[in-house]
Amino acid sequence: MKITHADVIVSCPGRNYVTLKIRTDEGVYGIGDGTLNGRELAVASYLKDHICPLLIGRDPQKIEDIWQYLYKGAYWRRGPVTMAAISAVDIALWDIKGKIANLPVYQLLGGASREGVMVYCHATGSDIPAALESFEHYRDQGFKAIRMQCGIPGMSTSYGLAKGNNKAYEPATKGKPEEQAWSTEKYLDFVPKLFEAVREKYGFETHLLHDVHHRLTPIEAARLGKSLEPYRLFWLEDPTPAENQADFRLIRQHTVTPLAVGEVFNSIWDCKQLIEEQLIDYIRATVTHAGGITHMRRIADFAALYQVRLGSHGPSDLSPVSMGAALHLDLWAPNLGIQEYMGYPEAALEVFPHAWSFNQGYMHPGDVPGIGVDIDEKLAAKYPYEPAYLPIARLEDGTLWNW
Ligand code: KDG
Ligand code: MG
Repeated sequence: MKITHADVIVSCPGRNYVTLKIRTDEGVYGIGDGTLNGRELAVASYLKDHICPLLIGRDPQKIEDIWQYLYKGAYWRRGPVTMAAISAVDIALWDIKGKIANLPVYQLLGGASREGVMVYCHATGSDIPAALESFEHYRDQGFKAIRMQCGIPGMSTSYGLAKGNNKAYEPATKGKPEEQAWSTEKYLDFVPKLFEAVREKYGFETHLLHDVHHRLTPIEAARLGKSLEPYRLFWLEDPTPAENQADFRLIRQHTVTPLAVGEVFNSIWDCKQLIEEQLIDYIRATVTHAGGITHMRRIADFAALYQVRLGSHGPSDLSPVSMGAALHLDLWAPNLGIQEYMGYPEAALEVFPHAWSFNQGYMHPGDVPGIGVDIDEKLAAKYPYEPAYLPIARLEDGTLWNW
């Protein structure tokens, strides 16, 4: 079997996605996701200009060899653009392998470790009453785990706030990045009140999560973790930027609130120290940014040695193809924690027909051979790429901060 075509499709059915379609001389094809929010065209070019020509004529069944060829062969290892491109190829090749074997990918990985994958959604509101309403909305849909974000008194906006009337949270803006003001002091004073309100009204039955989105220093994060302990969070996410992995030692010394990190990671090297020193509880790297199923499986096995569990990033800025691939990995991984499921714009669900499903707080990748997600190319063509960027954050004095 040989690869005959590798085509990149960039579309915007609600938001931008970079999809790779690999076709073979035997008619079997595979689909992969390489979306990198705000830098989509860089990945598309990396694929089109540097990877696709190298794939033609190769045996698509040699997933490991192709992975090593693209990783070591480029000489320039790692980095979000390179790894998103490798991920797209890897996911498409697992899709092909599953189709050849006539098995869903989770079966190729070793079979299901559970009936379904627990997922968490995003509740959001401009103030505490609105956030509580949003919590109820998702709890009534059956979610067992809910991420809580909320507007902060005295700040015009904050991370995780939906624009408009409790609509889906979508931070990217068309054209240039939006600028937002950030006050650590106001945030730190307010967040415990939000969780106190949720626990007081709804008790402890639902898992609660919160995303700090890299905005605190280690000592501030330690303080927040400590102040949230009475509300027993499932996790506190990205409390501080993780470039310096040793920073997490300080947070860990002060709080037993579980920590989740890694949505911006692109290889096992980004989380090696965090995992080895047990500085985190959940690793949030994804199949789309951290080298596909092949590399994520390596991260999962490594993490398992240290009782760190998978908690993959699953925002709507990764395509439904990514969700499918993640769910196969999750269903297999003995050390699954939870999967993020933010939902998708309606148009995206139509462009990407999928076998995965949601039921009462759990998801399943489906039993279709391969990944179980396709792309309707004709429909995708009706949604051309639109430049869009994530916001940036500045402190109230104008200093550029972590968004
Ligand atoms: O593209 C960036 C988003 O995916 C990110 O801001 C969402 O933090 C996020 C999350 O936890 O889903
Ligand atoms: Mg996050």
